[in-house]
Amino acid sequence: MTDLFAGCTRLLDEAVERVGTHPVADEVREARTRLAEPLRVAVAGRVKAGKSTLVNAMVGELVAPTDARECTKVVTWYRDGVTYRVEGVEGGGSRVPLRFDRRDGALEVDLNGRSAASLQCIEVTWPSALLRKMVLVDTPGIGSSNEDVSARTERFLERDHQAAPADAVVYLLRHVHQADVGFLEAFHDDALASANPLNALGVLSRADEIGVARPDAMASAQRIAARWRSDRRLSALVQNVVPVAGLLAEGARTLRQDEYDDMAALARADEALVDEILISVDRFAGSSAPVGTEPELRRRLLERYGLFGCRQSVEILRRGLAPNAQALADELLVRSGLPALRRDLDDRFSRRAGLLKARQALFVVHRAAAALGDAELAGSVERLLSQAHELSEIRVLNLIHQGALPLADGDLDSARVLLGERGLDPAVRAGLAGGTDLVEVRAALGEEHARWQARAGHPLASPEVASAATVLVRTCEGLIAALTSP
Ligand SMILES: Nc1nc2c(ncn2[C@@H]2O[C@H](COP(=O)(O)OP(=O)(O)OP(=O)(O)O)[C@@H](O)[C@H]2O)c(=O)[nH]1
Ligand SMILES: [Mg+2]
Repeated sequence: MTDLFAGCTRLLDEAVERVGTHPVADEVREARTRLAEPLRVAVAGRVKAGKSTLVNAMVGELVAPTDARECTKVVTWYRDGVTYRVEGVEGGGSRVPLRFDRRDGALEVDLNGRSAASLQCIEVTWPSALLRKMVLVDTPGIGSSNEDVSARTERFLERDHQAAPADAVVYLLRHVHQADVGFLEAFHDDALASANPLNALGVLSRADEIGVARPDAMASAQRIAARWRSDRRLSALVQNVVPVAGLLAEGARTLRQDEYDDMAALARADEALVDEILISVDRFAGSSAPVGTEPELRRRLLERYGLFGCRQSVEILRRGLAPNAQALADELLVRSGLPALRRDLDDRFSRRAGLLKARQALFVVHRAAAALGDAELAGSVERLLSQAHELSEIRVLNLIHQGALPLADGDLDSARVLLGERGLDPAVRAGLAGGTDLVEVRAALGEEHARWQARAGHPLASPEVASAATVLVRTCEGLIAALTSP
């Protein structure tokens, strides 16, 4: 819990008292409630980028529909809860329970004749360990041929007249597209947080399709992601880009014994014959060669794992790396890239949840104070904004991303790392590998401290540089103090 978060919670309590029955009261009360809830992470991207598949992979169950039915056009919230429940929120805000069923493990929601357009959103309550940590929001594709669907997602993510419903966004990209960049820029365009990658993470999605499902597809995807990470346009918008083969991850997390048996039968069959049909989707799905599984079953495997997943499974099984279904699932999961994304989400979002949530709440109080004409409340927001060191750090990061700090490249790199761009582990922020010995970390932070003190005190430093350097000095002091305290 950060100072900012505690200060913000107190401020929200005060704001709730002060708004009384003013029309902004509901918004302020909601913002207060939200501070106590898990971080809200939206999964966004263009049509068919693999958003719903990734949601399923993260939750570890087939909760999000991935076909073209009406449900995929509605913003859908996934929250943890003690029981399974699905509700539709209608235009006016009223809630209606929706019937649902599970077919082959997949959640099917019955809109009971309602159109997607008549619903603001769907709320799914699902007991899940991941959802206890974060609320996930699956959004309809941006840039869909259906303007309404696109607009619904853009309305959801962009701040319009309210606080953004999501605290952070995982943005799926298949190819860098001008529309992606434009969208991300709009998402960041607000007074409290202008263009910073603090709350957005990029995923190079459907990574297995790069290099047409060849065994080295993920390595190629890694290289492309690395290029994107260093692309100035993108790195100003997202913190990191991680390649993920979502379909493989989804399959791995929901792998069934019968699927393991089918893959194992393929791995035992004549190697030359199986390799021959694994060349293409058409051959794999259609061949009548004796390969231990019927075409019907192979088509099902293709749907669930893609050609890449089938090839990987056969290879893993042939090498004897998966004596049972769980072992195969574990091996496939690692190869999907999902564990790396989960680590990134924990490191960049979960650990910063207090800060990310506080920013949203301050935004609401800031607006409420203006609506009420309450100068005292506005003053409290300003004070918190100016005193909270975490927010000063974000301001420095923004300046760096805007190219507004005239510093040498080495200094800029060190500042970005210190400010947590590579992760929030103190060792990583000191420019070292995670898990480095504390004595070494402290020494490295001491050097950074000296570097920024020198910049802050340099007689020729511009006011922006001096002020940024002062923030970084404080950052080093905070990190060193945290290492020293028990
Ligand atoms: N090969 C492969 N296919 C994928 C992957 N992720 C998703 N797909 C397929 O791509 C199609 C679209 O996936 P969804 O998860 O529904 O994509 P979405 O972004 O939610 O789509 P909309 O909500 O309609 O915009 C489905 O047929 C998925 O099976 C992946 O990682 N690899
Ligand atoms: Mg979808």
